[in-house]
Amino acid sequence: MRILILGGDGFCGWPTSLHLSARGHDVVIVDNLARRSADLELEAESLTPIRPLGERRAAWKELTGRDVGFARIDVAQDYDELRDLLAELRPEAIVHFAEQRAAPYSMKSPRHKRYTIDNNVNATHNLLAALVEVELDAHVVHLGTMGVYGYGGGMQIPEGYLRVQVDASDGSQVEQEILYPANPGSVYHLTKTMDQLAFAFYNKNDGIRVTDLHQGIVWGTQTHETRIDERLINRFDYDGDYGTVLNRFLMQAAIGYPLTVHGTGGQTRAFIHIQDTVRCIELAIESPPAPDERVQIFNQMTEVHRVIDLAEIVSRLTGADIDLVDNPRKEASENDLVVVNRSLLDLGLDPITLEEDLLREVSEIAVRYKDRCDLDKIPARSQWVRHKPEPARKLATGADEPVPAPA
Ligand code: NAD
Ligand code: USQ
Repeated sequence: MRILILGGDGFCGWPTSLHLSARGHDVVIVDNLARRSADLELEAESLTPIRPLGERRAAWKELTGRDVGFARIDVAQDYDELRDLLAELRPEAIVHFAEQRAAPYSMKSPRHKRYTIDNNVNATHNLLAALVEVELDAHVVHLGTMGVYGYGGGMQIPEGYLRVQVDASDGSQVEQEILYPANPGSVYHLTKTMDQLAFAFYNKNDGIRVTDLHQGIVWGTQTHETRIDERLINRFDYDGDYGTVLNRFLMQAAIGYPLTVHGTGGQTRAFIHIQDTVRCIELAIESPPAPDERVQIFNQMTEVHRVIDLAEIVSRLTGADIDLVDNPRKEASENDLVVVNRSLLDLGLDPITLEEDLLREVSEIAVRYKDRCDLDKIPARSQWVRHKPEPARKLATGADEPVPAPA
């Protein structure tokens, strides 16, 4: 299959490109290298020594004989180039990762908020408008987020649609399935809820076939393909803006930095290993929606954990201390989270669990590259609101006295 990977130089995009290339698909990456520019802006590099994209592609060609194409296009700005590429390649599937994906980055300043909205909303809309213009019936596989639903609220979170009963004008009850009510927790998450509406509209109006993968927090670094040679290594973000919670804890444990649990650590989130991410995308590509089918939504996650429990698991495995720090975000200090994830399991996903792979991740990545860590980049400094952050406190029943903030 001819597959275009928008955002194929990123953390999820690069291993996905290699995974699909290894399976015999013809892969072309589109990327504007914005993520590498953000590294320069933030003066924070991937813990792993990622190579320039040209070197990555040359190494893959040398090792496997397979080409991965590349077009440097800003999907949000360079509409004509994107449209012309679609018209020329006529891909059968398009995987869309090309968005600014960090919630803390999206909340840093008005400039970062506006950039995230401009970039993400335009990228998605440009893709949809261009597909219509060139009359291309490609299957769009988009990486959305579990954060579109908010987290929990006592209900089981369904795969995208909620069955509701509403009063009809004649007093009877009408049953309908609607998009699950959007409840974003950051400007970044807000853009993903806007993407959902764009997909629903273009699907209804133009019959664009879309699978929206509502993904949880991705952990881990390597996949079978990125492990083959160090030149193919995947990125690993640990800084306060782009680092996600479990990977941050693993790196912090490796360098003896107390694990930075925000607030109580009672926040419950969904997780998935990077190897399962690439497998899910392959499964989604193989199961496109039928023509005229509504947007297909899968919850792409395999496990649910509280932040404090993750810290305790990592602490048990490594001896790391845990530090309850003031929470820079505005989010519920505790939540439940029950998620339906049947679709991808039914398609054949066999999940990697935290228990199986956590130690390998610590030794293979965090310990191996710990000397590349810049300690100054670890604290999360992006604040959701201007007033004082929620103070850290212990979660244990009857022991929720405030804990002094670390000096
Ligand atoms: P990333 O920042 O590592 O990769 C995104 C890639 O897209 C980068 O290479 C970047 O340069 C490129 N890009 C951004 N804007 C672009 C534009 N306008 N034109 C062309 N290229 C552009 O992020 P990631 O972690 O790989 O995430 C990929 C997707 O998956 C995102 O949409 C994100 O929202 C989603 N997602 C990620 C996670 C996670 O934990 N990493 C979890 C759930 C969902
Ligand atoms: N957290 C800590 N300590 C840290 C970092 C984070 O306690 O050092 C907490 C946060 O306060 C939050 C939780 O951990 O409660 C998750 O934070 P995160 O940075 O790991 O994840 P998040 O900001 O939600 O974003 C990540 C990806 C995003 C994706 C999302 C999936 O960056 O692209 O959409 O996970 S989800 O969380 O399911 O919406």
